[in-house]
Amino acid sequence: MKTQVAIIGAGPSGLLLGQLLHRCGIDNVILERQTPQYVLGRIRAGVLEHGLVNLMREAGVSAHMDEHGLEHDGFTLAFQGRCHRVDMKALTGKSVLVYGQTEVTRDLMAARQASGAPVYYEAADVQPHGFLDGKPRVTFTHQGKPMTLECDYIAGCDGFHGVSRKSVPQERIRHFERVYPFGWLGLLSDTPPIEDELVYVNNPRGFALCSMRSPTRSRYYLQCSLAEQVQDWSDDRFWTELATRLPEDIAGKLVTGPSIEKSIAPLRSFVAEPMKFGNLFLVGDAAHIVPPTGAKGLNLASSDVYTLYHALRGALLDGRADLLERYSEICLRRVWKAERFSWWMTTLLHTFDDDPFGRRIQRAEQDYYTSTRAGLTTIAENYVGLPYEAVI
Ligand code: RFL
Ligand code: PHB
Repeated sequence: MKTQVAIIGAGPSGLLLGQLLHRCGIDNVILERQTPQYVLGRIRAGVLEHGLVNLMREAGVSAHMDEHGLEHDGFTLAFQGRCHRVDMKALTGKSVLVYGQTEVTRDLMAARQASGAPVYYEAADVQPHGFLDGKPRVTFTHQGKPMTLECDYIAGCDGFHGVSRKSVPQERIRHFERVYPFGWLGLLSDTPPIEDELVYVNNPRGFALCSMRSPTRSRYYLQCSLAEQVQDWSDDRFWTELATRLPEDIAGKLVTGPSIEKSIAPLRSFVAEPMKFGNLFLVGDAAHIVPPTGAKGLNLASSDVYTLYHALRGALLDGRADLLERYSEICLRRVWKAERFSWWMTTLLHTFDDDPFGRRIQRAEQDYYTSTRAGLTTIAENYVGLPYEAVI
């Protein structure tokens, strides 16, 4: 089997890249380890920057998103008993779209199916080869049959635990990492959201986040210890703890109900450098992870896709293979800014077993950033998303 671009992973990165390439006539094959149902069952991000919204439109998959996405002009930060609205629209002229990663993935899967372009789900033993010596190919097993996919380029869109990054010789890659001493316990429920906009809360008992998927579906998170087990959190215990952490006037509006999903995610910052190894490109979570506090994970995956898509177009349609040489440098500049913001939002809003000095510094940061226009603008412009950089 032969294609121009072999894409490993059918998460949002792989599907979006595949769709964009397909639309401009670049042949590609997607290999995914899981079933489509498994991929759709993962409840993850919920906030889309305008860059991702635009890319969904460019990929021709925005009809459902344009109809059902909720445009948010601001969000609330609550700490020390007070609420501060970050008016993104007034401060930056931009807003974000609340639309779940599950829906983004479903829309992209439907488009892939309609296009007839190949995706191999339940592909086992996927392994990239030859990307450092100009003979890229991917081997895998499908329905018990060993297969080889010859290609010009390999896009490693296979997430943090994928095979692509692990296939790079150790001496060629450098990792930067920070692991946080807590996780997020998430709950999804068919209850109306507590507020029209997202509310991020710092409380001495820990961080809490009130988010949503639609006017009738809410998503809530609680900072929890890494030793916690989901089965120890009954719905009642979750709702009681959430209400305790929220400012009183907001807590009074909480509508509770049975959970549809509950899970714990560890928090991590991680970057692999570089993101290009010969003919192999790492994209999205395969190359970097952010703690979810800044809502940047999915959005960073999207900006990588944008850069790689334009560079591959240049290389395969216009004979500009030189553009691919800039992929890593362009992506990493934006990645590190999102890493910085996600780390900073995490330190601003979580409760650490800190020394009293650290706690006072956190309070001063909370006061400073919410009491000056400059501080609020800094938060807003990072939250709505820094600009994408084109490859020229
Ligand atoms: P994904 O979504 O992990 O998709 C990778 C795909 O590759 C497949 N795969 C393989 N396929 C073939 N062979 C192999 N050897 C393979 N190994 C893996 C996987 O099955 C999967 O389908 O990466 P992608 O596409 O780069 O997308 C990135 C986003 O999913 C990610 O950044 C965000 O979801 C991160 N994230 C969150 N981001 C936010 O902005 N807000 C959030 O609230 C938020 N919550 C989360 C999250 C990530 C989580 N993870 C990774 C555990 C909550 C969780 C639990
Ligand atoms: C979500 O709705 O899942 C969500 C929203 C904002 C975040 C993280 C997660 O910062």
